[in-house]
Amino acid sequence: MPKILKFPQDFLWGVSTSAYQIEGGIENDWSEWENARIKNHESGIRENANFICGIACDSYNRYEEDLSLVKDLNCGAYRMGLEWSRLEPEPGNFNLEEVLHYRKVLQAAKAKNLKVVLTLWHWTNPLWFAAQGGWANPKAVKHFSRYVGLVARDLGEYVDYWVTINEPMVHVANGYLTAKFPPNKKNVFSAWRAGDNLIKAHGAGYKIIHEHFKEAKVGLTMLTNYFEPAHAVNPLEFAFAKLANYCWNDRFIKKLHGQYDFLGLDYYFHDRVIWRSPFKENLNRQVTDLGWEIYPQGIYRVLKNYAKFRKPLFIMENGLADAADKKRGKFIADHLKYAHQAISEGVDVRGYFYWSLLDNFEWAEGFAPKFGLYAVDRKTLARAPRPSAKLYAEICKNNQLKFQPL
Ligand code: IFM
Repeated sequence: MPKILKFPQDFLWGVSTSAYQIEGGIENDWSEWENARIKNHESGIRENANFICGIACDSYNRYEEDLSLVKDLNCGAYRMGLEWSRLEPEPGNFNLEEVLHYRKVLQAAKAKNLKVVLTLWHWTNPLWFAAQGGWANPKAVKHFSRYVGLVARDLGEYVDYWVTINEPMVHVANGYLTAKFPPNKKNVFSAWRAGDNLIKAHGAGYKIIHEHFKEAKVGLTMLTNYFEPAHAVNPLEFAFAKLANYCWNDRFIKKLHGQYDFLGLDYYFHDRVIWRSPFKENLNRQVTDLGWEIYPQGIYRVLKNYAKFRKPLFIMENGLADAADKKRGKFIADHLKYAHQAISEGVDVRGYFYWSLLDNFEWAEGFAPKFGLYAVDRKTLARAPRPSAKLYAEICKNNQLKFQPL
């Protein structure tokens, strides 16, 4: 007998994207870095086309088609982003044509009866902002606030849920500690300043949006990680896991002092913490094309952890790179089973968004990883549903997960 797990009424089913990864034709700190990587013959970066975002998926022009794909998945919501560098190419000078462009996109989403989750900042910065020191610059919060003010005034009427900032800890860690992402620094002090400014920027954005729309739902997304002591009896591993959970998952949220109406969790990772270097030893029984461990139980853990913040939770991203689409259907179903378990234990989870609608530009990894429910042909940019798109569409349509218990 198949088992059926019903999700709460009004549960929001959706897909997530970000502006830079799909729109194409953007010049910002990331595009500048991509060019520098090629120019400097960075090792492993051989095939230029794979590591230059360039036209991406051309969603800037193909947004109507993309929105139709969201509808084909029976999703009620779409998480999309704005590209700050388009809207404010020079400090304080807004590009009205781009404002109008985004109005058209948002109106098209509304015409399709989609709830809009709008991300304001998803790791990319205008060149002038980066040149002034990016998020480590003391003026960063002032600059970001000006941009949020414009968006709230000119585009805010179409937004159902606001994500001020996407995965701030990833930007701080990869941008300022490991130098994997722009601005490619290894400087603890800059990392500290950037983190602090991102906290303040969220707070400022939260206030500005609420000044325009009293009832606005404003939150942010965190890349949540389940840190598990490898041996529950080892006090050192237990302490390390607790510390990692505090630093990576909780600290940022605690610093916001309740200034959020919901929290978005992006879940991809689990770390089995060990007491000795390299402090992590995952079993990796199942992995994605990127070698990331598949660990669906972790989504239950991160949801239970964030329940303590006593605000509605959304799974704003969950997905995998799986070009052959052999694992995606089971991946989604398994994660949903564990999310359902959290819900049945009283955790206030309001929605699930698969990452991502399309194969897109996976940052430093380029176009090779295929996260999409829809494959994108890199030559023609034609979109084609993978078999898992059909499975996800069934789940969204019926607001339930049907599966065969083992
Ligand atoms: O592609 C990214 C996205 O931009 C942010 N969250 C994680 C995804 C997969 O790495």
